[in-house]
Amino acid sequence: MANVIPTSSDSICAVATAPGRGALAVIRLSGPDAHTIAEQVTHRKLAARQAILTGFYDAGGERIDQGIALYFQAPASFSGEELVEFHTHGSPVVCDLLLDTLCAHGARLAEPGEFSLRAFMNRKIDLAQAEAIADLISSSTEQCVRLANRSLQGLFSARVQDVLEQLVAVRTGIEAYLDFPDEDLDVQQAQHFCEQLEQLGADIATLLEQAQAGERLHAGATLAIAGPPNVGKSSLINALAQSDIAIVTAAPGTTRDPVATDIEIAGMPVHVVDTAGVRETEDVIEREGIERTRRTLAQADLVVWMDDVTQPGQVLPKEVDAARSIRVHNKIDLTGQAPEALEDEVYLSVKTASGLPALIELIRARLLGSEQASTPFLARRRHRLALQRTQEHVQAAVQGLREARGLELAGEDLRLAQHALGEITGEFGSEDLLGRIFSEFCIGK
Ligand SMILES: Nc1nc2c(ncn2[C@@H]2O[C@H](COP(=O)(O)OP(=O)(O)OP(=O)(O)O)[C@@H](O)[C@H]2O)c(=O)[nH]1
Ligand SMILES: [Mg+2]
Repeated sequence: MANVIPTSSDSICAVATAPGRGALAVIRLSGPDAHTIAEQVTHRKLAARQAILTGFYDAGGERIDQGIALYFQAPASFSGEELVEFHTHGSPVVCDLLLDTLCAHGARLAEPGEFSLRAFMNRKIDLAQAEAIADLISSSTEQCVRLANRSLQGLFSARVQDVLEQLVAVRTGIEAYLDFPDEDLDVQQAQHFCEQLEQLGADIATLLEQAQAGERLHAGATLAIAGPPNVGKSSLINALAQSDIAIVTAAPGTTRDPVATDIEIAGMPVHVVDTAGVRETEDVIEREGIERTRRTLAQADLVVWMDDVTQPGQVLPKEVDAARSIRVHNKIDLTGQAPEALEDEVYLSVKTASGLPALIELIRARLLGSEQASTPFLARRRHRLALQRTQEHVQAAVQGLREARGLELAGEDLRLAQHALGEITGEFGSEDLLGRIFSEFCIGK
């Protein structure tokens, strides 16, 4: 465990509810003096886990508000410390007065994420779970909420732990040989280590695929709709958004500025951008619009390149990366063709909506991966990078063993792999990393 920050000696307080007026607000106080301070503020004896209706009094003894005080005795609290919640009326002024009073009794205002940081330091949650709390709060879709909950319950951490145990088992086997340098590693034993590591590599690959999809769901994706003028790009964004956000006309060159909207596809937040049709033009405004299209194309996670089936022979321009694009052939209602979905292209009609579900499914599959990798948890870029590094070190160990480069090297590769994996749950990590992660949290969390 990263014991970079000493166990807290001070008590911290913050408003845990959203700023502004409301029916109620919750103020949290955590730290060694929380119970004592709370009894001074309430003028009452507080028993653990008993909600009491009480007055809250300032340092001069004057009543600020009446509400509920709830004491959680350490270590059975969110932070693992003595912790008291004050449920007040939802007035920002009451909250400020109560915070002033808590500070007058020796507490200090909490930094963003400091309650969660303390929970992490006291091993109530690991780092991936702490991140899941922030992700749960910032979730923009129902699916994200569900998946953040799974990470928070420790599902992702448990998978990481499984892989870690396998890794440690092989490492221990190799270290045992290293402790007895006289014992030569026979071919059979080396083969056995390789097989164990290959199995481990396969498990990491699965976890990585799931983490990638989890990351996509968390961070969302940008989808650009592009193509020649008048093919139906703006009609498509309107259909996806189920709202008339872009102007549609029969005149080519209608869209100039990119038009964007946020939609949800299979629980994933997708930022869709409709762009100006790409063609050679002397029109200065349209040219600028096309330049913006090019910039949007460069930044998009996926491009829907659209053309019109009544004008065959269209090719994907070279600035569009085929690996990052889906080709859509629109207006099949004009030719009487049936909708069709191929691996990377769809024949459809935005006008009649036939073939549209197939396109949405293809977008989902391209952004989230195959059905098998259906996402069991929410993840972050940091997790993916750590898993990738783990994978690289394990592969290096296998290769070293195959090429008989010596057990020491394989042992070292596996030590690095374990370190990379441990960063996910926070078993290894720097003060910097913790600072970065927890500073993104809300105040009071
Ligand atoms: N028949 C038919 N017409 C369509 C279909 N989709 C769009 N259109 C028509 O095609 C014309 C152009 O549609 P837009 O959505 O404005 O096309 P665009 O690609 O955004 O055009 P620009 O912004 O000018 O590049 C409009 O008259 C639409 O009604 C379709 O599936 N079938
Ligand atoms: Mg348009």
